[in-house]
Amino acid sequence: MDTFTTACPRNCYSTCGMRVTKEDGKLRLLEAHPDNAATSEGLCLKGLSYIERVYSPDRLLHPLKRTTDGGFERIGWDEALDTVVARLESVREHHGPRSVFFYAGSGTKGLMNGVALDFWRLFGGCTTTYGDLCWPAGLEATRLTLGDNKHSAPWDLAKARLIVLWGKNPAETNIHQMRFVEQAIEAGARVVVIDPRRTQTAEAAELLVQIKPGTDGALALGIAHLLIRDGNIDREFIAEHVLGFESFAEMASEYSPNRVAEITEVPVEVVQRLAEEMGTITPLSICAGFGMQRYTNSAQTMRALIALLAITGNLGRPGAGWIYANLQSQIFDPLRDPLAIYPPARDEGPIRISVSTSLLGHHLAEQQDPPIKMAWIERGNPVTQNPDTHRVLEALRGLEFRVVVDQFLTDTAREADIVLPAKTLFEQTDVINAYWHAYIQIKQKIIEPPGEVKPESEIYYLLAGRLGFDADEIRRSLPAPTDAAVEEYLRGRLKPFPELTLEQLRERPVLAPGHQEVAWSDYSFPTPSGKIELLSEEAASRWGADRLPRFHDPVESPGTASKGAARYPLHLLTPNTKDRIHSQFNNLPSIRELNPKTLVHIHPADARPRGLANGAMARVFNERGSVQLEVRWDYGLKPGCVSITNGWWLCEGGGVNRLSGARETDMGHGAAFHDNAVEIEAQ
Ligand SMILES: Nc1nc2c(c(=O)[nH]1)N[C@H]1C(S)=C(S)[C@@H](COP(=O)(O)OP(=O)(O)OC[C@H]3O[C@@H](n4cnc5c(=O)[nH]c(N)nc54)[C@H](O)[C@@H]3O)O[C@H]1N2
Ligand SMILES: Nc1nc2c(c(=O)[nH]1)N[C@H]1C(S)=C(S)[C@@H](COP(=O)(O)OP(=O)(O)OC[C@H]3O[C@@H](n4cnc5c(=O)[nH]c(N)nc54)[C@H](O)[C@@H]3O)O[C@H]1N2
Ligand SMILES: [Mo]
Repeated sequence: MDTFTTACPRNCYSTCGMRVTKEDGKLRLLEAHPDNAATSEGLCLKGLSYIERVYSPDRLLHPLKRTTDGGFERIGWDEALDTVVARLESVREHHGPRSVFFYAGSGTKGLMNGVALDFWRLFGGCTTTYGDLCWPAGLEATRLTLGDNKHSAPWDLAKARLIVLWGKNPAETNIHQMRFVEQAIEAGARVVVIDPRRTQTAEAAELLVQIKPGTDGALALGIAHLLIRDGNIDREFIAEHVLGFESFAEMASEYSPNRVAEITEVPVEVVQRLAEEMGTITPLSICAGFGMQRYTNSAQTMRALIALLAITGNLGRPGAGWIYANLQSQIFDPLRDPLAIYPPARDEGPIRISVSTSLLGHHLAEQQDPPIKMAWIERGNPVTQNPDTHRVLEALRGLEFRVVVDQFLTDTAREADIVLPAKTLFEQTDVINAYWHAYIQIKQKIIEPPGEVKPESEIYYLLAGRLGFDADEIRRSLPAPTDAAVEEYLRGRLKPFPELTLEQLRERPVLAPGHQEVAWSDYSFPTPSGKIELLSEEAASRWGADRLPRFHDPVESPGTASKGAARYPLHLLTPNTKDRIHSQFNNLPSIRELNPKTLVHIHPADARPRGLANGAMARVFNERGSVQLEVRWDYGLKPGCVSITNGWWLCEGGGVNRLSGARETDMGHGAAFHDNAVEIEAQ
């Protein structure tokens, strides 16, 4: 029996350190690694189901090719690689290398992912995406305001005396954060949750504010107005560290409690209570979720939220701060500099970066000079997860050829001509970072890939050989398919950081060099002015937005002047859920037992007039599409909203993104998934 240090590479706040036991060549036991102080408490159900996932009978263990009747048949690697190479050569010859589209989702973290673009550079180029489905509106809002994306260590939250969980549901999506919330409560802290849904997180709160979706910016400005009016602000902090306070205060003064109550549907007394608590209880931490920034107005919303901390001096001190994304462990890639990854329509050497992830279906079909002929998709399930499924499917089906690399036959894999089987986290060594804590962690190769599975880096190496690239160039660009070569590659990436070695990481998670335990404690804000910018010239010059975080209605919000409002009166929320990561894990029997089917949650006040009984089947629809689901009455949901968790595969009766519009957020090229109006009727 051997025990190994590893870590979970899913796209999740927690990014848990793990210890894995192997016996007789098989994975036996997974447990939390005691030396990751953020996640030592234990693993989630998904983590515990990894052994089931690795050995699942549904796992893809061999290459597959589409048959004429639309099914798949098993083929060998030679045939798979030869077929792909023939297509790559032919489209490159006729249309140029950029007629190949490379798409990578967020299926796994790791430095080895970088090998993909090295391959495409060798190929002569490709077309790929900009923007991101997940978090960029908030990243850009934070960067514009504070200069960088970082926050204090997760355990620092235990020192807060007021915690506002604003559009975040950590009891499901960041379960380890709840431990620090609970420690703070034990020490006397108050907790407020602002969410249209009564979530599991709300059970820990003294106050749940069920706001109208997409209107948080107005609430923040209303609170700011009262804080300033009542003098509950930190004048010294503002004078020293804040740019644009006077103009911000003037703008905020337009947001009287009555006006804010009208926009947000939050009662005046609650707006007042929030202002009173935020103005008098310190240290205050605002934990802002990613769900809330999936609107067409959400970067401005996030800027308004940060302003509350700036004017009350709640930054740079223990227990205080803006807890959004902590990129202190992102030392390898340029992610901390969103300018490096977010500007659209540009070239990076031979790579054309011209397809917005949020507008995938539309942009894929619209590319010219050259048009897209072939797609290579790995680590992602865009048919299920990207907005406007209909257009994504149409664009993919319009191509000449599609290759998908995945562990399972997902909705996207079902669209492929060739499906290649992907590794799991236990089958290739890699180094990963995180976005909540600051640990760098290793995920070790513990077992051989089962069946004929090959890690992506090996697939690329084999393709490169068959494409006839120069042997020296291959050697310089891509790691050879041996464990030693992979380690060599990783050592190369770790070289700039002498304090990080593979040997050390094999022992335990290591905090990123130079990380700050209490973020901003040096009060050094790398914005153009060196201050916290409530007034941002760059917001205007880069994004055409207001320099101040003024409130605008989201474009499709029911009950506003927007055009979606009249026909589709309900607001659709599509949040994440505890026992899945997006579209992963739901195919495992243990998870399925707890979540047997996809449901649409609706308040009885909306269900009754539509004749929708609890448990009945209903059709949820708008002009983009429809899904048929079972109704679940939910007294905890704000009336006027319906909620369906994202991630269910189309082939299982899910596919909530049939309803979402391909629309970007106001900044950062994010996806405005929740800016979405629907109607629902009995089936
Ligand atoms: N178990 C699990 N954990 C995960 C994930 C997962 O799929 N499953 N995914 C990971 C990833 S990639 C992400 S991005 C994060 C996301 O995790 P979170 O940041 O928690 O985001 P969501 O679940 O999308 O949304 C959080 C809450 O925002 C609320 N919300 C929606 N619109 C509004 C609004 O306008 N105002 C307010 N105040 N609230 C609103 C929703 O009702 C929801 O309860 O979780 C990560 N962790
Ligand atoms: N309506 C709506 N849609 C949403 C959201 C929402 O809130 N509402 N949330 C959005 C967010 S925040 C995110 S982050 C995205 C996530 O979108 P994706 O990143 O596309 O999501 P996943 O479902 O995690 O799919 C990842 C795929 O990668 C595969 N995979 C895992 N490990 C590996 C590997 O090592 N190699 C390869 N080749 N494949 C691997 C998995 O099997 C899975 O099929 O979804 C977005 N979609
Ligand atoms: Mo995400």
